[in-house]
Amino acid sequence: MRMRVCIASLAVSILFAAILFAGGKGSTVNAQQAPPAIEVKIDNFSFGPAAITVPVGTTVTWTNRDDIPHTVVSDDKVFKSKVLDTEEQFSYTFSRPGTYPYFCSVHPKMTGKVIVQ
Ligand SMILES: [Cu+2]
Repeated sequence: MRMRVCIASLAVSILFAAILFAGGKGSTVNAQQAPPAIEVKIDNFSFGPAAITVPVGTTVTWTNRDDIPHTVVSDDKVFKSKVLDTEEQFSYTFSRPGTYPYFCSVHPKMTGKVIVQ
């Protein structure tokens, strides 16, 4: 009977330790940085900035600030947006390093580049 009480109090101690540990872990998560994100504006038939260099894991969001529809299409078909009307957005998360040239399929002279390191 005495042994059981001892085990029970030990279990309670472990439970408290676990709660404290979980609490500490929670505050560490809060301190972590949000995943990197960057915005490219589409305006006046151009991507701005036209070339960007970002770390792996970055989400790039293109926003059409033009009053003309545009698309964002990777040369290598890695990503492809639908036709974006004014103020519409397209996002892609780059999980692998490399150079990703892209263009607007409506106006192929519009080009840009994302370099992922
Ligand atoms: Cu276009």
